[in-house]
Amino acid sequence: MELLLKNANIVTDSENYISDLYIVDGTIQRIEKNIEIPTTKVIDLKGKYLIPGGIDVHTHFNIDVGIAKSVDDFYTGTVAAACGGTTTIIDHMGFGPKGCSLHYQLERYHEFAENNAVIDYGFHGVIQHIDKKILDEIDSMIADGVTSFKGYMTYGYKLSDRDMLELSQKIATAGGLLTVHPENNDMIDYLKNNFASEGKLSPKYHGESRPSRCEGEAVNRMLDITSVTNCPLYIVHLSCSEGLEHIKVAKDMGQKVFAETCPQYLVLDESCYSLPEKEGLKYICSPPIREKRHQEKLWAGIKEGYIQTVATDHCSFNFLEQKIMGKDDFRKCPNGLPGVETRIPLIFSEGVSKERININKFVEVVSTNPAKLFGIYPQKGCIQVGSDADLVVIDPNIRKKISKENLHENTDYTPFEGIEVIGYPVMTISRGEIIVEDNKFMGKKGRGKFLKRKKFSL
Ligand code: DUC
Ligand code: ZN
Ligand code: ZN
Repeated sequence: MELLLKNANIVTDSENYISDLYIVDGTIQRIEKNIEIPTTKVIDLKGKYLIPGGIDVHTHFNIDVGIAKSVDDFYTGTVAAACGGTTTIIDHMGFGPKGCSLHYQLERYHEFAENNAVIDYGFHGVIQHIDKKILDEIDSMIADGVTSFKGYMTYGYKLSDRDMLELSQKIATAGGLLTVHPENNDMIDYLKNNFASEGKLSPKYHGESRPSRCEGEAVNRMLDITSVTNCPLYIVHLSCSEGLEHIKVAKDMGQKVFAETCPQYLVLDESCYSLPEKEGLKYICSPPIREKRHQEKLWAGIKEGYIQTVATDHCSFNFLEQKIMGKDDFRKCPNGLPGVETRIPLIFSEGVSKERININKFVEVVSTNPAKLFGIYPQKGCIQVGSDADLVVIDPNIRKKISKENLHENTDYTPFEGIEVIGYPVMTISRGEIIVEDNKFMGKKGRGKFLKRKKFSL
């Protein structure tokens, strides 16, 4: 299968140039001006950007959080991802039965994804408890292509500081990457119960029971723990300036720490929790949407290189049957937001079109850095001869309002409804195959392949 792209404005994390690009059997074979091969399918991309396909390293498809099951599986979730310009996802597996092995969950997730995913995918390991068996299993997980592991500091399967020490020591020697959901569980517990005893149960108390200090404290604690064990640390869904300040200090001192933020923390603010008609429930996620003051700090963190990735934490529940369970008590609302389809449009528009970051930084945080950090570079995350032809065409002149009506996510709402974006992906190519054109998915169910990722090497 061949495809010739003409006159593309090719953008990578470091370059911006006009060229033709020739794809054969799923890989990029030539990048040159004036390629003339008369028999192949030719597409003229004059006036459009051609970027490496988006890589979203934080999704939760098929997740069951106990009180609810998310509505996007590996088919609907990856179709939505593709329509939004993402060609690879790395999913955070949900929790399995208490005491289960790491491979137990991995097998379940292979079953969920195989024959369903339409783009390539990988998995992060999830650590529910620490004992010798689990620690010993980390080497075989890495051999099986799962090279990053997530530990939670809150929720049911939270790990203690001692657990994190043991885990990070093991991951450091095994060549993995530790990813952490940092929030101080005791603070949350105390504040939640206090609010509940005062009858303060509306969505805004979800945010108030998880203040930014509570995230900042946990980030700092993990920085100390991993500096003792010399383990590379990746902070997921950073939402606040307090956490960012701790990361800056550690990074400037040479610590191997990396941070991810998400569109919801860059474009939404806490006023969403006070919307009428229980609409505030639509925005319940953890960490919560913050005060506006955090937004520009996070953009600056991206620009200055302290935040390396923008992912989504896509964890989708319907408003009407699921989020609404929290109508009388925010604690009963399943945590999580959809967003896998809107990441590229929002970051392009709010970042590049509004001149907060340049287009190379955009490519770096939505594609190249995720590929490098999670062991799939240069197969993915770049435009180079020999790399997978995972490519996205962006028309920078399209203006449209984000609306549930135009999205493929399986939810009955989008938290970004009504936001006008400038620039939108108009074509998604996965391993040389055009799978989305003008917002229509044209690929085959199950065409996505599992990515055996390499060890951490930055
Ligand atoms: N928070 C998480 O930590 N995971 C999924 C969804 C959410 O809001
Ligand atoms: Zn999390
Ligand atoms: Zn998550």
